[in-house]
Amino acid sequence: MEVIVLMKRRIISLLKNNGGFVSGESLSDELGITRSAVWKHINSLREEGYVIESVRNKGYCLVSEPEGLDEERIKGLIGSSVIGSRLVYLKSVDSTNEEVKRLARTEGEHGLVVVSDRQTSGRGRFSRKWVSESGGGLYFSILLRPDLPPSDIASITLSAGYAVCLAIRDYTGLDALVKWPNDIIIGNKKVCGILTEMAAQSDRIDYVVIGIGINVNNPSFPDEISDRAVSLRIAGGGIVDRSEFFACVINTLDRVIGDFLVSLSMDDIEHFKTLCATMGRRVTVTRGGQKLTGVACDVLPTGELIARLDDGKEITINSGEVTVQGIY
Ligand code: BTX
Repeated sequence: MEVIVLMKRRIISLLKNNGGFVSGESLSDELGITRSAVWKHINSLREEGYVIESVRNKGYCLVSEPEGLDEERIKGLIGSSVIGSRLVYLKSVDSTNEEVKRLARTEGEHGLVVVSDRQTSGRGRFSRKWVSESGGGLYFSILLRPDLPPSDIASITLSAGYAVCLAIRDYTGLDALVKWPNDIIIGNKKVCGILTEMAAQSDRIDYVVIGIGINVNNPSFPDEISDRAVSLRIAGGGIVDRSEFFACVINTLDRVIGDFLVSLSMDDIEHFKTLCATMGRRVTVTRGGQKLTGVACDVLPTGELIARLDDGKEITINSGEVTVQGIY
């Protein structure tokens, strides 16, 4: 067996045999390699889907082994009529949004969902990176082919976020809120991000891809996002059965979005506002090179955010970057 593979297997067996934290020092002594080599192997194991917690002065602890989603169980639990009518499960993929777009160019049908345990090139908005390499999360994309003009689905990201927020609250009891327009937060940190992309003619949508990343069992995050990212597990939801939770999310998305793509119902929008962390906060938006600051005071059924500026004037915000005071 290749030396690297052998080292990694030995690390796993040492962590398993110990059952708790093992210091980097004792792993390096045991294996006859440097502590930085141990750290590299640990990171590589994480990329394979092992969830390994690391705590300063305590060392490493094996939380879980790569556990793929249980496709058959999920299919049995999905009771939806549109979203998830076909499910494609991949252990690893560059990006589920990219995979759905590839399928959309050929046979991909309305309601198709692609889900993966990890992504090697997960993306956020504006080509930002979405950390999704190390397992523990859920990464999936939905293909929709609504027979509508692009303007009619302006609120789709909001509706999807609302549905995921409801599913998190129902399944875990955690106090998840939506940060307008595309994040779900728990206690001011991001637990889920949504990236919606569209291919359209001027008056007709060809297809829409809604990509959703949820941090589920991740024990920790890389330094660059550790101040702003949280998982259901870290937030106090315990280790979540990802297959069951995923089916719950899909069923909720189907109920909230399903065939009803145009906008949220009035009841839903009123409920949404109570779950929207942005409401009542000071927000700043850049418009024509100028920064405008006001208080978020309403969300329209079509998805736009209304902010009251300091001079009393109200502005409608429909997309782009909004900074919300007090949330990362
Ligand atoms: P966003 O541009 O609003 O957020 C991206 C920012 O969020 C990053 O710049 C970083 O600061 C932070 N971030 C990165 N990874 C994480 C994470 N795992 N948890 C919390 N914060 C993070 C949000 O974009 C939209 C993300 C959509 C991701 C899904 S996953 C399935 C689908 N496939 C794909 O490539 N993207 C979508």
